[in-house]
Formats: sequence, structure tokens, C-alpha cells
Amino acid sequence: MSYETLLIERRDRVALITLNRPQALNALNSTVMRELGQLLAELQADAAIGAVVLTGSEKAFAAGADIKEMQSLDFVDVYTGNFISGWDAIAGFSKPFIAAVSGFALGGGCELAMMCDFIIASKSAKFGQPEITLGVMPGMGGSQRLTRAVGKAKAMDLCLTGRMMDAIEAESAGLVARVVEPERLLDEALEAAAKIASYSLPSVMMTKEAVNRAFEQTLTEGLRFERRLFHSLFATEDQKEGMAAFVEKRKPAFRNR
Ligand code: CO8
Repeated sequence: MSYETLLIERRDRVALITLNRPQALNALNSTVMRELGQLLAELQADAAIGAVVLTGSEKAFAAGADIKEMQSLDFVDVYTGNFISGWDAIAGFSKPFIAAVSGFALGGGCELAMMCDFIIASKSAKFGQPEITLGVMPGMGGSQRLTRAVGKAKAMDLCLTGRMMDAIEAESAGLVARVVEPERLLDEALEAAAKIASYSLPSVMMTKEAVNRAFEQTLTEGLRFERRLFHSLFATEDQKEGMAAFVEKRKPAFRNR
């Protein structure tokens, strides 16, 4: 299937999705939202895919929601249409999902990167929530996910001033997992994704689920949830295979069962 706003490439067990609206710095319009939702649903159901990398162009991961599409909407339009709620499906993708960010990741672009499991950034990356400069505010998780990632002081600074932070500041603040030279960005993300995709998919998905739970509940409940998932992995063939391979000093052959 081909898409108007996305490019898709499959490399063994990894899918690479490239946002492809270069004329608008990959601004996120309703077509991107619909197509990304469809594509992720397809990849979710595809047993051959173990991890996904999402990237943009060298100049922009995504410069935010499409301002030209939004500008004429009024309150009743956005409220009754539950504007942007379709992005929840993207945040709910349950296979490993890495953002490879170069250039601008602003507003909805920063929020989309934060929906991924972790962000690998090029040294050229710039993150920000500039909605305040447009008379609005973050609407797709910026006030919530950014605050959890970088803490109140920096989240307030970014959301209230609308300033951008570079990749080094984003890494030291905890928003970004790794910063690499621009020419290494895609290889670094694809190698990380390939490594993750080589592990047992049930254990990978449960790990993602458990880490995400840390943002939703108390430590006691989170620890209980983690322990139950850990117990359940002993029902998989891959647990037997992974541990036998260690003892027999060989590489495991996971079957994702
Ligand atoms: N929406 C629509 N078009 C855009 C956007 C955008 N967010 N960003 C850039 N473009 C377009 C420009 O209009 C321009 O088009 P044209 O050539 O037709 O005039 C083209 O992309 C190139 O942009 P610039 O000429 O401005 O490029 P510069 O290198 O001079 O500047 C910037 C780059 C600094 C990134 C600048 O384009 C900019 O400030 N963009 C807007 C950033 C912004 O405010 N983002 C937040 C948007 S609001 C938002 O995201 C709400 C989130 C909640 C909902 C989430 C739903 C997805």
C-alpha cells in the first residue's frame, strides 16, 4: 500500500517510516494522522515486524500540527470533532517504536516524538513547544509527557516561552536517549531497532508495557504489575530457549512464542 504523506521501507524485522511532507517541514495534518494510524495498525498485525523507526527529513522531524489546516477551525469544530484524538491510536502502538529526530521537532512534532518509546537525536535536532506563540497551548501531550520527561522547571520554561532546546540540552534534560552525529542518525536508530527486534517479541512488548506503567500508577502497583508480567514470561518457549542458550553458551533462536 502506498501513502501520500509517508514512506515505508522494511529492513528484515524493522520497519522504517519517513514523514514525507517536505514542502511543509512535515507539518502534521489530518492525512498524516490517518495514514500513520493505518500503517501502524498494519505493522502491529504483521508478525514479521519486531520494531519500528519513525523519522523525518534532515531539516525537520515535524514542525508541528499543520497551522494552515487548523487556523480556520473554531471551538465547536474542535470540541465536537474531538480534534487530534486520532493521535491516541499512535501513542497506543505496542511494538517498540523509536523516533530518529533531525532538525525541528516542534509542537505536535515534539509530542509525536514523545509518543515513541525513546528518541535518538541528531546533533542538529531542536525540540520545543511553541504553541504559546500561536495563542494556543500543547494539545497532544506536551504539557504532560514533556513534564514527565524533563521535570516541571524545564517543561514550564519551554511551554511558556516557546523557546527551542538543542539536542545536547534535550539529552541532559532526559528527553532524548542518545545524541549522534547527523550522518549516524538513521544507522544508530535502525541498529537499535534491529537489536530489539532480535529479542523475543513477548518479552519486548511486556517490557515496554511495564515501563509505560511507571507513568500511570504508584510504585507498589507498578512493582506488582511488573512482577506479574515477569511471571507470565515463564509461560513462553522463548524463556526456555533464552536461558538454555545462556547455559549452553550459544546464541538463542527466539521464535516469538
Ligand atoms: N504548519 C503548516 N506549515 C508549516 C508549519 C506548520 N506547523 N511549519 C512550517 N510550515 C511551512 C511554512 O509555512 C513554509 O511554507 P511556505 O513555503 O508555503 O511558506 C514551509 O513550511 C517552510 O517553513 P519556513 O519558511 O517557515 O522555514 P524556516 O526554516 O524559515 O522556519 C520553523 C522553520 C522555525 C520551523 C518555522 O517554519 C516555524 O516556526 N514553524 C511553525 C512551528 C510551530 O509553531 N509549531 C507548532 C504548531 S501548533 C501545534 O503543533 C499544536 C500541537 C497540538 C496538536 C497536535 C496535532 C498533530
